[in-house]
Amino acid sequence: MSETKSKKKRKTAAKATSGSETPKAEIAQLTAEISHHDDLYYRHDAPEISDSAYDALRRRLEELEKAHPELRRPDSPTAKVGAAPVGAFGKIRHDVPMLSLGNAFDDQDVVDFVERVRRFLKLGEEDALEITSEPKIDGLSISIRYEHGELIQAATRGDGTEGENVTANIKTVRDIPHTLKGKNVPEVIDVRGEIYLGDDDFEKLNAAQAKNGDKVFANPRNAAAGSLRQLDPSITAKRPLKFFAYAWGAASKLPADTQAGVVAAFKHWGLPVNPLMRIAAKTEALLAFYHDIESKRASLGYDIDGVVYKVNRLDYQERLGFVSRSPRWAIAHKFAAEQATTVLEKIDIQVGRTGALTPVAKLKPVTVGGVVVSNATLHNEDEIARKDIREGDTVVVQRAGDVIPQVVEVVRDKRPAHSHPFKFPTVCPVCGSHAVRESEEETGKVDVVRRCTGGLICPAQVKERLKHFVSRNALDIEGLGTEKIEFFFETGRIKSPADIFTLEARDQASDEPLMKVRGFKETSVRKLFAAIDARRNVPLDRFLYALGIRHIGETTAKDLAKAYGTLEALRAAVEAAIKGGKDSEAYRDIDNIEGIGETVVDALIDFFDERHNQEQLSALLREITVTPYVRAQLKETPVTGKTVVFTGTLMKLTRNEAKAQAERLGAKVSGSVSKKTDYVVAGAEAGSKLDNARALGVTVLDEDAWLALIGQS
Ligand code: 9MJ
Repeated sequence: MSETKSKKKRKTAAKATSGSETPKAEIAQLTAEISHHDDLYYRHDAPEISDSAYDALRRRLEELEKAHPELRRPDSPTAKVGAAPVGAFGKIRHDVPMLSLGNAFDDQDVVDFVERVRRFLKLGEEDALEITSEPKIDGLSISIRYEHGELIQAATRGDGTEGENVTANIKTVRDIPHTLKGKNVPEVIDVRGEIYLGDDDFEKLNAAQAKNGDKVFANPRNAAAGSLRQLDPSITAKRPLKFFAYAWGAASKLPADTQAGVVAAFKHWGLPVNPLMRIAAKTEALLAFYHDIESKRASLGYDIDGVVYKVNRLDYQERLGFVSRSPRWAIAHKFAAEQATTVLEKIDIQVGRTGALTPVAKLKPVTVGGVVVSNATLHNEDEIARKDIREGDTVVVQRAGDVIPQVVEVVRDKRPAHSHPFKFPTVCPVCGSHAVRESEEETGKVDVVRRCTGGLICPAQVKERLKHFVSRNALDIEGLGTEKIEFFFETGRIKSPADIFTLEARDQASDEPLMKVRGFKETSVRKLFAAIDARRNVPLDRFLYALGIRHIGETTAKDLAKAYGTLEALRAAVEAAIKGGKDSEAYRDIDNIEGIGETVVDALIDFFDERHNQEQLSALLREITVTPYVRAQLKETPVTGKTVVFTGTLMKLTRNEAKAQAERLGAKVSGSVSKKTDYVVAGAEAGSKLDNARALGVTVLDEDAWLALIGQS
């Protein structure tokens, strides 16, 4: 039967390729072909056909679309301006995600990090643990792919999963070799590191920019970013960007079995590496390195914002794995924040997408660590009361790395006479609804955040939800940023997520089309519509995150997407939980998913049980398709897709390590035993879970049998 099916498929494909059967089939075929060539050209720098052959395909498609406007497809490449894909740079997916580092802010955090690693690996006091230390460069992370030693592509970090193709620009960086030298260069390796601009070069660049009346950059990092994101590589070539290699992603083979060994190989291959990297076995030595680098910070010649520590042995790194978006085997020890004093002119209350009222300090602009600061967060109502922060006060402002500046304290001596304590509003400043502090049902604990109760009638919440919906880690609609959403919302053009996708059709029928609105040009409008169309297929995890359901951030959205695969399956599960109530099996099934707790289940129920949300979701799903979650291409293992529960004390692995390892091998780890459990791995003194497993007839393995099953014995 499968043969008949595949024959049929081939026949259909052959028909479409002939191109002349029907205009509809030809349009579909041309669309696919042009997209394929766009992809080769923009993402892979590897066109297969000549420019004139490409132009001929586009012309034919335009002709057909003109003759049959009703057949024009939403994903038509002719909607994209010129031949450029949506976004100036093509996108590149990282085979291995580019993760961020967890932070340590003081010596104790570093002590805790080392202890955590030791505990996780079950190391005894006598077992050595080598850790590397290196300066943390304050630049831009990039990933450069070398195949057979040749530089073939380079991408920015982007959201960690997908970055921008900056190959042409990276090729102009003198520090970065186009060909790696030496014998042990692997067939494929993604070399990762930081692009930066030296302090002197930054000063020179800014002086030249100022002289030409061009934009002056706030700091070397911004200047490096601006230089790398030039559409014209000849401009990038004139900026003296530099590079340090310090990590890697996908690799066919590694040249060493330690962090320091791989970095030494990078150096042999001709890649620049930081000469200050050291290896130490004691926490005191890590801290000594940190304080030494801190004292040399100003004279290094490039900006750094801390020190990075990494477990040296790669087998240990592998065992430690990742937690959320950061490796467990590394940490960034940040330098202390920089501070400055200025006047707090006003306290503004902003209303966020979940209704949270956030106080923001409007400051007399002041430079803190090289960056001009005019806003700072005041966190919440209690914080303002605790520090007795008042309008008109002189305050100390602090900026640490890329976090939002904060008001640390008030300079009391400078307080003006007749100032009043700040009165936090109890109604929403935007919609006038009551603003309340919720309290937890069970504990009675009052939330620090005051929230507007207006929900979807509060314009601020609706607008903020829209901004979140299109933001980078959500739908990532290029050209539809905060300002555009403000404009479309204020002018009534976009009031709900679905409106984004009907914008073009409504605009065409409108008396005041965007092209006639001041500030919009024909090309930018067309580009925007193309960018919107490009997001009519959205992966489930992004979509769930984009919905802005409370307590569902990126990690939770991924966990849910992984567990259910499709939106339909997730909705069915939530609807069953709504029907069954808190004590139902349906409710517990969601609650049992690793990473998901009652707070999330309740938030899902609240969201899907609300009529407004159901209506908005239906309208949205008429416009877009949510694509099933695609698991990273894991190799099939004996436990792929199996549900495993660990219980009791394990001897060879810690519980966390066992869980992380099982997940790496494609298993789902659950906290409780049910009929759906495939294996219960029982260590010493296993209790009720083991009893449950026996009662339900679930396979029970001891630790050794489990290790044998996964091939680790
Ligand atoms: C910086 N920014 O200098 C890492 N980094 O390693 C160094 N960043 C890193 N290492 C793994 N030196 C992820 C990030």
